Amino acid sequence: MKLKIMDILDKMETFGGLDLGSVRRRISAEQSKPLSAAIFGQTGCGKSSLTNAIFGTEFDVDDVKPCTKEPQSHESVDREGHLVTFWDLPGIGESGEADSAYLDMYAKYAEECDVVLWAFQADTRAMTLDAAAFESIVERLDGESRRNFLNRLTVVVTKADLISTGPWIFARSGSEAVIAASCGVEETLHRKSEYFFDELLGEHQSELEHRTFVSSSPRDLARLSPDFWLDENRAFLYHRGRFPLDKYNDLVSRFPGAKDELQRLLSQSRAVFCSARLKFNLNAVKAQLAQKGQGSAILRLHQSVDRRNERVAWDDLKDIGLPVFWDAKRNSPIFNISEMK
Ligand SMILES: Nc1nc2c(ncn2[C@@H]2O[C@H](COP(=O)(O)OP(=O)(O)OP(=O)(O)O)[C@@H](O)[C@H]2O)c(=O)[nH]1
Ligand SMILES: [Mg+2]
Repeated sequence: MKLKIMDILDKMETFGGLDLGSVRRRISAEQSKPLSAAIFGQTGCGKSSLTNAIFGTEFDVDDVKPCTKEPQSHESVDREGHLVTFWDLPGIGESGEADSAYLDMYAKYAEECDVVLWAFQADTRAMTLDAAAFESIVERLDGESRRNFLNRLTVVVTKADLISTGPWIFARSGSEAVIAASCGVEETLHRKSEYFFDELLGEHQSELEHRTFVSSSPRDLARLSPDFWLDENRAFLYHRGRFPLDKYNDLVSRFPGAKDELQRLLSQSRAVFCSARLKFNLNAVKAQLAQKGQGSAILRLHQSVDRRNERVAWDDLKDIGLPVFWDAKRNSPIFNISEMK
């Protein structure tokens, strides 16, 4: 069972005889601060749905027409009752070119928000408008602000359920189900994750500086290539620049002891795929947002990573438009999930 941080503090106080009142107060204050998220992406790519699935908020979702015409902030409370401000940033994809005033605004939000996310729908290929908007935002930022934006940006591939290069697997357990992608689907999603990240960030990947916590012996970590380094307490491992898969494979074969850290750094250098509809891979999105976020986002998102978030009630599954296999000769269904008890 995963322990919440307050449970750990309880145990330390009970068994270790420590007084951790001030630590407890600081953590509570941090956890209850409003959290702000800026989310970019073309209209209808699932930004509001994803925010709702991750934070438990209730932003408007529309099946037909664009919901968000102007950059606007929405406020909602998350599952724990804490405020979440979400900047829905339309414009990309609606007019040929987002105008300069919008872009100034986007750059400002991108710089200030705790969490910055760029979403692509899984079955999209056209990214010219996104890439142009991204470039214009980066151009408007310099120094620390620019580094902050690039390193905090999480790229997400939404609506993964639209990929059908193999079957989706619905594993039922009592009144709930967990959805998994088959190997064919997962491979396509991994390729798309690399593609979207590469295309969006382009040359700016050389400016990236990601970090991860050290969870294994730092001995191997200290011997990786020069674009990796440890901080002086050996608590974090850093990496600068692009991180392609062949480099990862080469390093893991030479330094197997560094695999966990390398894997976490690799995942930060590509997009993360998910489906709000099937509650698929939402914890991976949260983990990446927490790794790259700032302020209260880090603690709040880490705390909310839980396998239970990815379970769907079996009765809900019946309502999400799964196919019915129909036998035309017999004029009756071969398989219809909504008829299953
Ligand atoms: N298949 C599938 N559809 C989804 C998913 N997430 C959202 N949708 C659908 O996509 C449509 C648009 O979703 P929104 O969340 O409103 O998208 P948005 O990006 O916020 O749209 P705007 O606010 O108009 O820019 C709705 O019909 C959603 O039901 C998903 O994970 N899978
Ligand atoms: Mg929306």
